[in-house]
Amino acid sequence: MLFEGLNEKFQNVFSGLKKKGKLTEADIKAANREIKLALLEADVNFKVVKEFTKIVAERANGEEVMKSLTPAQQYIKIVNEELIKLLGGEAHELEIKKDEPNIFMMVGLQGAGKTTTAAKLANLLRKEKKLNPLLVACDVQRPAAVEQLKVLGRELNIPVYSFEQKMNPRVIARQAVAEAKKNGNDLVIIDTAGRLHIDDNLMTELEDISGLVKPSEILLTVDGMTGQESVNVANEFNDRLGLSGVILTKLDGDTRGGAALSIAYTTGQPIKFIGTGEKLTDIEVFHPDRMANRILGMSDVLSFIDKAQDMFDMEKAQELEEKLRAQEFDLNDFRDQIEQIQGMGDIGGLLEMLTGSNKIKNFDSKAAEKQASRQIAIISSMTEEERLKPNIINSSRRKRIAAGSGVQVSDVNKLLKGFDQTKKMVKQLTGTPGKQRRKRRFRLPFNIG
Ligand SMILES: Nc1nc2c(ncn2[C@@H]2O[C@H](COP(=O)(O)OP(=O)(O)O)[C@@H](O)[C@H]2O)c(=O)[nH]1
Ligand SMILES: [Mg+2]
Repeated sequence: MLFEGLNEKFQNVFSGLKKKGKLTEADIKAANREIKLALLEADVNFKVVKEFTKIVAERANGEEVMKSLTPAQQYIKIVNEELIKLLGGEAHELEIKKDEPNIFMMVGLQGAGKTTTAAKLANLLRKEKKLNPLLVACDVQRPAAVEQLKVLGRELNIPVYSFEQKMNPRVIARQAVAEAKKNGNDLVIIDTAGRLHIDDNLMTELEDISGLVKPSEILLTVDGMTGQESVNVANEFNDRLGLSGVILTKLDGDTRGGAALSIAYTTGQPIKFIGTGEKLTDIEVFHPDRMANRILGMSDVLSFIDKAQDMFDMEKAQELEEKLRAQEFDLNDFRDQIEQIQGMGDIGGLLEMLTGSNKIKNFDSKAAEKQASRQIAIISSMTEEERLKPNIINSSRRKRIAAGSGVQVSDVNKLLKGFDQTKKMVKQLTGTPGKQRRKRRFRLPFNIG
């Protein structure tokens, strides 16, 4: 799980302080020490740890904490604020120009996620900024790399500029930009080669490409699973190329947090995006405040809402809302709702964002998804009349539906009960028009945990 170790340790420190009420200087010193150890253990760069804990200690020793009526809360607030600063403060937007090609260059070590992220970014900016992207295959080191980008381009229906035979990547880059101007592509994303280690030949190649096409963004892709060894690499790239930002990938695995917490501070370059999975939609704008919340184990409601809004079909949502108001919510709508939430993918991951990870340790997302599939099967075994008028589903109908969907009658009963509850709840929420409306986005149609 993301930042599991850090998360747990911060929670321990905080709950220890909360139990104490008044805090002495020694309490704060002990808390600072524990945080320092937690960060070092997460493989955060030593200088970053030193600086961070120094600032927290200074602020925590001031009157702000000691004289506060809620010293523990005050301490947590300081840690949170400093963590946000460490992660870069605010979200940093990409610089997008109008009426001329925006040229981005992806750089980084081999395997960091450049090629995948180039495709993700092209897809995202096409959707969000209405840009017309061209992907450029400048990794001619490995023949498979060109093919990889072409496959991604086909999947997304985004053109890829590439050559079958081995060409000088400088030439490819320059021709690609000319091609983009000709074809009206206002976004050119250049995928470049990477090595396992910093390599002078490669750096020269990247410098040359950059000099030729003058990219407005040079984005360093960093494997988020790495620790402080990422710092030297990032500094080297920054010194040679002058980065405009960092993209941290693979923040969907068991990342300890080393790279994430070190890199913005040590390079002075903002983290602009994070990669959160292998799918081409698994990319998010990086929000330092939200990330800090997740690291500290506070709930990340905003990311959850963003994701939900993104995945939730707004037209359907509106249609649903109309029906709810007219009190016409039926089992077809209920099934739609389950399917939409299922379509959002990793339900456990969403709940993790929503609740702050500690509390849902026991949540079994596979089981929840299985249950959702079962519920859909049950509803699908009903006749249309039954779906529209659930009241007519008597016990013999229940038996038939159970047999048809391969479940027990008790499962059918449970589903109908869940449907009734949902209906009741939305009735309450929509009962006073206009007042509570905004609060009801959707709810999970099954029990958690
Ligand atoms: N889980 C996960 N895998 C990723 C992510 N980004 C990239 N990958 C995977 O990391 C591997 C290397 O990615 P690739 O784009 O080929 O890296 P490159 O060598 O820098 O171009 C591939 O298997 C990708 O699917 C991410 O955000 N999450
Ligand atoms: Mg690649």
